Amino acid sequence: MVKKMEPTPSLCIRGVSIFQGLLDSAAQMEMVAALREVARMAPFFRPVTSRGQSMSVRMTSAGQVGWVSDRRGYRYEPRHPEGSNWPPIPESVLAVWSQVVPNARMPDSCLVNFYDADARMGMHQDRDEADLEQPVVSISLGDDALFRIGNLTRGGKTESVWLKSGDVLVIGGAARLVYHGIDRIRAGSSKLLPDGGRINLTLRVAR
Ligand code: MD3
Ligand code: FE
Repeated sequence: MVKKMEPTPSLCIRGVSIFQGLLDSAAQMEMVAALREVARMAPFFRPVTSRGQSMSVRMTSAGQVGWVSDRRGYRYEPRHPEGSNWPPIPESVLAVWSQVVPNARMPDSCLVNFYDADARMGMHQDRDEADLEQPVVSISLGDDALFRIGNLTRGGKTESVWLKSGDVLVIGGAARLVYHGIDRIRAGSSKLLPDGGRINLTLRVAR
């Protein structure tokens, strides 16, 4: 088995590797165009938690399965809540995965999160995937976001970093189960999306 070299991150916080500016503005624009097609096939929806609270982040997915949440709880599903299959993960998005984690299995799910100026995501763990040995790759597009990284259990000291458009994160190894969240968005900090806001893609091996 030949092991490929992984690129070197520009920053590493609590085991989360950050590749700042990995995507140039042409690559970001191409990705946004592909994501418009994803959103046309699978419209953004506002997930509801099992407690009945609707989330401030709007979501959709691409791939074999997508992340959904409703009163029954959260899980990966082969179909959009409206019943259609999820569109395929865009090639440009898969290429980022292959670049940063060349030795991992290919992802079967790409969650697309949309943050307007007021959206946030509370501290949580990502543990719904079948194989937690596989990494998660995140791609930030549009407005800056304040990302908070905590610990393997809820609470304790945290560290924060602003994520910018074109930044790519790799979360693997011990960091895979750390608590994390998005405190706020800096509205108007990027010109990538004509109506503002932030898109975050998280690529996962879900099944
Ligand atoms: C650290 N999304 O969708 S991406 C999520 O910016 C999520 O939309 C945030 O957390 C966002 O679940 C953060 C960076 C990220 C993604 C997955 C992780 C960080 C992670 C999984 C484990 C630890
Ligand atoms: Fe998460």
